[in-house]
Amino acid sequence: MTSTPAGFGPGGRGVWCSDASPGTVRRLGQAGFDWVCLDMQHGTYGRAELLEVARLWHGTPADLVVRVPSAEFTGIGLALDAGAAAVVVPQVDSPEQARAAVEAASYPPLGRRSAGQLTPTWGEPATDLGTTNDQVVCAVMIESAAALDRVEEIAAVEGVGLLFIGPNDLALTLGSTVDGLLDDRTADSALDRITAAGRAAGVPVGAYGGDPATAARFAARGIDCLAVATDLWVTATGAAQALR
Ligand code: 3PY
Ligand code: MG
Repeated sequence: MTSTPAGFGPGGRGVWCSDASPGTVRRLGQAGFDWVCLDMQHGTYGRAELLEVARLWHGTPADLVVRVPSAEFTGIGLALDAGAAAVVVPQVDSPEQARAAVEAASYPPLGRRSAGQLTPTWGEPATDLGTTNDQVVCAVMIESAAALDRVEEIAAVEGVGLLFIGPNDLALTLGSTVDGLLDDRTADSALDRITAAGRAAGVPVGAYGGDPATAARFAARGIDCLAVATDLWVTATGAAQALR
């Protein structure tokens, strides 16, 4: 019996890629991860590198996810035009910003995304614009004290497909550490507040773990869609294993 990959959603296990190496990224997409995220905010991906990966992606089982550089309208559309299954929008601090991200990621009537697919230019079938909004995930990053303050309102914005926790920035703005967030078991802990907001709105919650041990700690806090490794972690771990 074959199981359906979880993709970028509940139960999805992904790898986060900062180093714009299309061959490596494609291998990771074939390795069994449910999703592969190209980081255009902090990684070395520019538009040319994104397009190179997207052209090679056809037939790769993992969902192609793009963390866009910012919440800016055009960048979100470009990633989706290239065929990304999901965008991860950084630093969304308010319901207004969440609504703007959804508008950029969705065709009318939900949003204002402009029709301009790139996949047919490299020989793939065109997608049906009428059903695309339901297939594309617009994930907003919860990674500041301001976002935490309004996370219930952000989760309730129509079209927000996933709340994705950026623990490093969240910890920075809360004056804590990633370990501090994970160890905080108080009734008003940041992680519990975010997961409760997601549950109340029917929106899944994910997080950047970065390595399997940290990701397992997020999973133990009920966070379900996880970056369990990075491309750099995979390379470093493989190198260490080979040298042993
Ligand atoms: C964070 O932890 O702040 C992130 O954005 C993950 O890359
Ligand atoms: Mg961040």
